[in-house]
Amino acid sequence: MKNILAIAVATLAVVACATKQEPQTQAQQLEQRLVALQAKGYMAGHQDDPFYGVTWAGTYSGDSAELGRSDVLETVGDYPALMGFDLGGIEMGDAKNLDSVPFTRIHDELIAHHQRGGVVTLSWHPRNPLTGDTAWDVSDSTVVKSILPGGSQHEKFKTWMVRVATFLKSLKTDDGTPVPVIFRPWHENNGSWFWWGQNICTTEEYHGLWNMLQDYLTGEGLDNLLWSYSPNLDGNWTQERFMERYPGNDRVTLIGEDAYQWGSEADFVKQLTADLDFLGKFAKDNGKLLALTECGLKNMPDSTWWTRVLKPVMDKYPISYFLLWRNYKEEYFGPSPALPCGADYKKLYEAPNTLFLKEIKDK
Ligand code: BMA
Repeated sequence: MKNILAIAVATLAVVACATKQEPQTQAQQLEQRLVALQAKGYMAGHQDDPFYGVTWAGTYSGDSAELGRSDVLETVGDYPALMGFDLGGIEMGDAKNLDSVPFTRIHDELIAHHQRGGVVTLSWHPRNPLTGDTAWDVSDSTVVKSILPGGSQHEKFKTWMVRVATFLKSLKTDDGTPVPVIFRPWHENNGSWFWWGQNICTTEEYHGLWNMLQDYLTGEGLDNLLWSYSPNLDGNWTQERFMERYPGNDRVTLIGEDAYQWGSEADFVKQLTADLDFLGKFAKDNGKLLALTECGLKNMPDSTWWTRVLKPVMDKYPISYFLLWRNYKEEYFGPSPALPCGADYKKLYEAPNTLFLKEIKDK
C-alpha cells in the first residue's frame, strides 16, 4: 500500500511538473498560440497593411490623419489578424525600406499590432551584396559564396547582419518584453529570381546562408523569432527535392509557400492543391506549422477570386494563415472598399473559419 501511495504521489508530481512547465521563449509561446488558433481556423494576413492602400498613397510619413488606416479595416471593420512587413534596405543602414516605408514606422506599427493582440511576420529583400543592385539581381552566381566565411563579401555581410539584429532587438514592448515575430528569410528559393535562388547558389551554399544568419541572430539572443521556411508555389514537390534545401527540423517551426496566381485559375488550383497535399503531410509528420506565407491575385481581375478559388483550397488544409501581399495603386493583392473585390472579402470575413483581429486578440 505504502509503495502504491509513493508511486501515486511521484506520478502526480511528474504530471504536475509537466503541466506546469511554461514555454521558455516568446517564439515558443507564439508557436503554442498558433497551434491553439489553428483549431478555430486560419488567420487573415496583409502585407504593409497600415502604411498605404489602393486609393491612399503617400501615407509613408505617418501623418496623424493616416495613422490607424488600413484597407482591410476600412473594408470589413476589423484589422487583419496578421500583418507582414519587410526589412529590405535595413542592411544598407537606410532610413526607409525598399518600398519607401520608414523603418521607424515599421518598428512602431509592428509593436502596435502585437499590442492590440495581432501576430506579425517579417520578410527581407536585401540588396545583392556582390553587385549592390536589388534582391532581384541574379546576374552573378558567386554571390552567396562571396558572403559565406572566407568569401570576398563576408565582412560586409556581417555588418548587414548586425543591422538586422539591431532592428530585431529593438522590437520590444514598453516593459522590455521582446515581440514574437514569424521571421522568414531567403524565401521563394526554389525559383531563380532572387540572388539566393535555386540556380544562383548550390544547395550547400544555400544551407550555409540560412545557417549563418540563423546562428548569428540566435547567438545574439534573439529567441523571439519563429523561423519560417517558405519556398514558392511549385506544383511538383517530391520529398527528395523539398528536403534538398530545407534547413532542417531543428531550424524551422513553420513551413509554407508563396502562392500567386499568375497564369490560369485551373493551373493555380492544381498546383496549390498538390503542394498543400505535400506540405500538409510534411508539416504533420514533422510537427511543423503550415501557412500560405504570401498569396494573391494581382489587381483582382476576378472580384470573387478569394471565396471562389482560394478559400475552397485553403479550407482543406490546417493552415495557420494566408498573407495577401501589399496594396498600392499600381499593384494590389488585398481588398479595398472602393473595389468590387471588397464585397467578396467581406464574405471571407464573415466565414466562421477565417480569423481577424477581434477573433484572436485575447487568444
Ligand atoms: C514584390 C513587389 C515589389 C516590392 C517587393 C517587396 O512582390 O510588391 O514591388 O518592392 O515585393 O515588398
